[in-house]
Amino acid sequence: MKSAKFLACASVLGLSLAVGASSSFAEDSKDPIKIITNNWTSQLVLANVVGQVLQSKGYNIEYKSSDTQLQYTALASGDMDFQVEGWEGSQGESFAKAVAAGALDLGAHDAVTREDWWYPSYMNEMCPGLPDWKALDACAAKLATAETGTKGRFVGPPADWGKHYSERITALKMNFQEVPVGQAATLWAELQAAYDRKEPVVLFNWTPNFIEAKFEGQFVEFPEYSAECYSDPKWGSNPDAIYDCGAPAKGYLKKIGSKQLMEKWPVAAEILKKVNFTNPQIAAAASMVDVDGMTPEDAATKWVKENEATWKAWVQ
Ligand code: TMO
Repeated sequence: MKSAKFLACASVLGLSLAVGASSSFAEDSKDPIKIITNNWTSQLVLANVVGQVLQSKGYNIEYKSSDTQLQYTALASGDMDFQVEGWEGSQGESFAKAVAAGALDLGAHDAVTREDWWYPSYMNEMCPGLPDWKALDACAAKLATAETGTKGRFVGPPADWGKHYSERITALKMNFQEVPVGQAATLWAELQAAYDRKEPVVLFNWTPNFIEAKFEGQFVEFPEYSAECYSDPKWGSNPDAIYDCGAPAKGYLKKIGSKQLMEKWPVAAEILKKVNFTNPQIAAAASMVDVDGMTPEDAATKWVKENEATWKAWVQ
């Protein structure tokens, strides 16, 4: 019905159909849709993919850089409109709070995700019993640095990617200390330096990511995540502490929208619900920037050009 109306209108005005194909949908607002960008590469590429696809349909887009936790407050209040990569491990708690406050859960990607402590496979010989966390703890002395004294060093994520790793160390009474980095590039520099010399290192990593194509390694296996572990001290090996467990090993990756998304841009909201990326697509997106050295914008343009069938299915 929509297209019939448009055709009638277009013929009256003598417009060409090509104009119709690139104009946005009449019932949607002309205000810019504010798409959030964060500080890791797959997110930057995929945020730009979604932005470029919507722009090709005539929408106005603004990119807004945000802290990974504070973005959820902005989504709930309507200051920002869309996040393409909501990871359960680092953001599950903030995500749930935002949805309770009125932000929109726009559904999960096919991708299954994990974010946790990770080490290169050559350490399996140095620390027998890995990937079990107790074997890692027994191996703490091998991971000690000037900065951590007798404790093993865990190279932790920037502060906004979840903040429970130090609490986990305390809750599990581990002989470790978290040393957080300021940005992702430092994680990879630490990994590369250790890898080249086959020295032990344990750092924050996630999947899907470009790392799996470039380095051989594994996640440390902590006590299996459960929601109660994060809320009930009695759960787990430490009866007085929460966070005595790992992050979800099969976490979701969800899209989230602002309160006003559905009212202001009803057609765009339907498109965003259909946006769906797989593990290999996300790893490849990161790789275009981290391995091939492209800018996220150029990587997104390339992706849109090469994956027409995928995004055309979203906008139909
Ligand atoms: C939020 N991240 C995927 C970087 O762990």
